[in-house]
Amino acid sequence: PGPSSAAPFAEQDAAPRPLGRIVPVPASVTPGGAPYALTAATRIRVDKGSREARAVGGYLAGILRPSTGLPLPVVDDSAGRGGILLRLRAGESALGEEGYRLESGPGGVTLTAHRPAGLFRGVQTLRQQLPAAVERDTVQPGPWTVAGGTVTDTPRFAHRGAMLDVSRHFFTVDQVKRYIDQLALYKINTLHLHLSDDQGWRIAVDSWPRLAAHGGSTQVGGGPGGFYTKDDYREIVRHAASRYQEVVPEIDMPGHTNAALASYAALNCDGIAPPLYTGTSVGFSSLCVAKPETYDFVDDVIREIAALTPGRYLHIGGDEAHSTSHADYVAFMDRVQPIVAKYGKTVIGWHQLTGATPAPGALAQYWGLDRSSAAEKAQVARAARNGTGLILSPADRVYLDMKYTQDTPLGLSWAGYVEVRRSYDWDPGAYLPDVPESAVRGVEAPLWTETISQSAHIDRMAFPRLPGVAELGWSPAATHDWETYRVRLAEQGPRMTALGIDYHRSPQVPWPAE
Ligand code: NGO
Repeated sequence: PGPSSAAPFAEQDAAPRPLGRIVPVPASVTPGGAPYALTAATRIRVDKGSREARAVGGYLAGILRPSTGLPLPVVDDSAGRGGILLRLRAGESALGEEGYRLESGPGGVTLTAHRPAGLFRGVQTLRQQLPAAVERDTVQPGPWTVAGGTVTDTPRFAHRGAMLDVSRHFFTVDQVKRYIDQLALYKINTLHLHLSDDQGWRIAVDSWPRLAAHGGSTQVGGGPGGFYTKDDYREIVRHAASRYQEVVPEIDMPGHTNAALASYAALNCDGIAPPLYTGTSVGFSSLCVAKPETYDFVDDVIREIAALTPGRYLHIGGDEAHSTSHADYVAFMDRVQPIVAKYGKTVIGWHQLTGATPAPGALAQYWGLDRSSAAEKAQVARAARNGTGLILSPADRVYLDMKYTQDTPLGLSWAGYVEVRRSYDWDPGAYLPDVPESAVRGVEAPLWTETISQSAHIDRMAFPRLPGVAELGWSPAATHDWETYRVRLAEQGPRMTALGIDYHRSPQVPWPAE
């Protein structure tokens, strides 16, 4: 039915969303031709024999079936015609690891990728081209149309991350999986888990069992805390992998270690275990750099966590070691980075690592501010020019725990207030002086949880800033424009609502009435 027929749905739902009016905005969009309409006959066709394509097809069907009420069988039939085709093509190497092409017309929709991750990213585009109601879990009126034309899309940066601090407040496996699913919609490919800090140790380590049993037994404010068993953690890694997200585990050291120091007296220079800590100060704890036991501990922990990690990276923190002398900090990092390499992983550290000697291949995660000193930025830039890759997480831009305004009930404000425009309106490729864009691996939005203890809090602080950070990471610099972005973001409002995300209604964004 055309927009003029008396259909029982809102006018805005009758015309398909213009091709490419999504977040992150695609690299190349060529609209044209009639739309495709899903019907009771639509099949999701995948390459015969491709386990990954079939899994992505199953994921797509799982999103579309509840709201459309259509059967949408997933079938091994890439030779047939019509419907939605997901295909992998060895010859399409220009699409890289995550790129895809979406071709839509009255006869069907074809998604082509070089690698399975590209099919998965393309499915997020297809999903966003459909009306927001497609995200609901009960049957909704259609029509379910996808605008005609071609999208060809590859990411600007390889690393597009989100960090969740599960130490200050513990979050269950199901809460983490919910966040993973939300991140997937915006093509995030990395989940960084901050697994240890002064207030809690959140991952079981068999060789040092008190870390989790005692060190995980509380949290900020004194609640019961919690920790992941190894099976719990494997479940998170498996779920993330199914959304083509790599998990980066972080064990923060030598500072931010009170939970470990409280669990084992032997880790303390004076041999006395401090009490567990449930406040929110930083910078008061340190592993004992001079003690041999410290490196037995680090070796065991890194070995066990590396064994749980299919991903390439292990994050060793290194921020705010205010209770460790500079010489000790450098000596500690010189001993610990080779342990990470010994277990087959590559180091990531907060950017203070650039004040020591970053190992070859290491990445530094910048969490300074626009107003950080020139000397601090120059230290990071020097490391970048010497080959240390950078992940950009400027705190006054992308820290999701910063309040939006002084009226935001949750969050902190030490880095300043971060409204939606501020989190989007900067260029990662040109952010740090004397750092070439080629040194920038990407962007990451950390969510620290001193004040955050529920999924509803995660939703409120991450959305809608996270989609903007995701767009900075994915979309070409040439597409960057606040005025057009805010209109596309506004259209995500009903979609977030349909997903049950109670996002921050920033007055900077022209949200439609819902
Ligand atoms: C800092 C600090 C964290 C806090 C966070 C709060 C880094 C890298 N270290 O960021 O311990 O939780 O600020 O915003």
